[in-house]
Amino acid sequence: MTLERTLILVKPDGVRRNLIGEVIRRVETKGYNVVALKMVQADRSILAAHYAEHEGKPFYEPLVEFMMSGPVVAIIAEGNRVIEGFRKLAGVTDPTVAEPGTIRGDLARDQGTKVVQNIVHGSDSAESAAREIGIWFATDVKGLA
Ligand code: IDP
Ligand code: MG
Repeated sequence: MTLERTLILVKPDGVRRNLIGEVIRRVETKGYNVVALKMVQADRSILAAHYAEHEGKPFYEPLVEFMMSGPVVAIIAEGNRVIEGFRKLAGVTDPTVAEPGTIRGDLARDQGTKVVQNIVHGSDSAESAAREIGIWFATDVKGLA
């Protein structure tokens, strides 16, 4: 079976709006297991690593500033096909068109900002998940990545 782990972030907009529990509720009621969780004030270096693929894009600097604007909650969730499954729970990047029923579709909207504020991050592949878990949980208990 494809037992997987994925890296979820509740972004600063989600934390500010008291939606940490709502995000975790959706992950847990879907049936995935939360296997690690912590609140982090991200700095530029961790975000540069996390968002390396977006360096040079017009929204990169606003994205980094937004992600440093308050704490994030980093979560490792586990389950069969959890990487794909959480991306479906999250909905597409743009909250205006994210399907109702998804986290982004239900809980976020266009705020008119340079960066799209959309409550959550979820790893997009097994390679990304392993890389991102290593970034956010590097200093924690061995075996989590
Ligand atoms: P994802 O979070 O759905 O995987 P990515 O393309 O990896 O989307 O982009 C990372 C984050 O950067 C998005 O979640 C969103 O916050 C922001 N973002 C992505 N594309 C744009 C854009 O075209 N304009 C503004 N912000 C964007
Ligand atoms: Mg992405």
